[in-house]
Amino acid sequence: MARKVVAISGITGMDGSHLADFLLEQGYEVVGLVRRTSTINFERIAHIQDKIKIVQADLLDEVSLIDVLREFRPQEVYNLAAQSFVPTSFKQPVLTGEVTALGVTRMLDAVRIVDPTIRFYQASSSEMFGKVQEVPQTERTPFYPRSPYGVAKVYGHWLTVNYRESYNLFACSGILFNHEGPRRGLEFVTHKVTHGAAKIALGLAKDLKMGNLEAKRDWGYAPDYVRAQWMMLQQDAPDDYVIATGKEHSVRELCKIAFECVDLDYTRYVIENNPSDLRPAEVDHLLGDASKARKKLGWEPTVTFEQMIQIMVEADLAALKKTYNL
Ligand code: NAP
Ligand code: F7E
Repeated sequence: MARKVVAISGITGMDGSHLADFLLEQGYEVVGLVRRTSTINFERIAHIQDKIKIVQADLLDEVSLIDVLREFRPQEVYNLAAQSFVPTSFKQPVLTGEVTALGVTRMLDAVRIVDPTIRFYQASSSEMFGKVQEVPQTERTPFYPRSPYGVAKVYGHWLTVNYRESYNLFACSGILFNHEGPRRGLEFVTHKVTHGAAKIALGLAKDLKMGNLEAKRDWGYAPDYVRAQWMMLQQDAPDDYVIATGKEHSVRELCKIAFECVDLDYTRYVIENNPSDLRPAEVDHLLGDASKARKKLGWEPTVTFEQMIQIMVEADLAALKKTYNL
């Protein structure tokens, strides 16, 4: 039987690379959409580069998306590409809207035009809950986004629902809470802290400037979360699912645990409320209820917050030692 073909936008990102790993293991032929850049940034997919097909396409350019779907005829499309960093969305709100909101329209239209039987996954976010209207948050909790990024994701979510209802597409929106791992971008708080702690432990830095340490998140492990994305597209009917651990931690706890991994006391190194790391509007706390995913998909997280931080600190120590020949 012919291998199933899957197209992933955002394959150079954290989730895209983990999803590609997972789908290769499942026997899929993986087509990765990358935007043109003057220097290539394939670090996260270097280990699988000879096993996947990489093609140029940009979420800002609908024809490029249509062309890729026409050429490779995937059965599943995962739309993971986005301008995904919340602070950048305040500095570049229009770009964020173009990519993170309208990009979803371009991708959904490409699916609708080329082959409406394609199963479609949209990377929605807990940032849509923003100023939370209930605790914990479920698929039925009203949205109250607190950043241009969150607003753009609300648009993408409702467009996915709308195309499912209007054109009968198999379109799913995964409302994923924060998820992390060693491949996380260095500007996101977990990786900033584990990398900072590792640098201080190795004598490569003296302190770590941070923003609001009181913010709380429901943090999970990225490889667990991409498995949930795939599970959503294997069901009999399309639907939306919250994916979360159901446990909340503060950025302060994150600092404490990460610095303890290298036998240091974070209070001696972490500088809090650094003005440039504070946001115009903050999401104070997020806590997800993934009961629906547990029940209908049979999904469970496998790695605890503490284990994940340990994995990230160890990966950072190893990478820094290699870079600096230590
Ligand atoms: P990420 O590491 O920031 O990756 C984003 C990807 O999007 C990169 O591959 C990037 O390409 C690509 N991209 C950006 N603009 C593009 C454009 N105009 N055309 C084509 N590709 C473009 O994000 P992530 O953490 O893996 O997250 C994956 C998705 O899930 C995103 O949509 C994010 O908003 C969403 N999400 C993430 C989380 C989380 O906690 N990680 C939670 C909920 C939802 P370059 O490499 O060229 O920059
Ligand atoms: O911040 C606080 C910050 O940037 C988490 C994206 O993947 O998850 C991510 O969005 C919290 C915030 O992630 C620093 O104020 C304190 O309250 O790691 P983050 P995020 O904004 O939650 C969601 C689900 C997505 O969808 C997004 O794409 O940590 N914080 N001090 C800090 N954050 C950063 N980045 N840097 C600090 O120094």
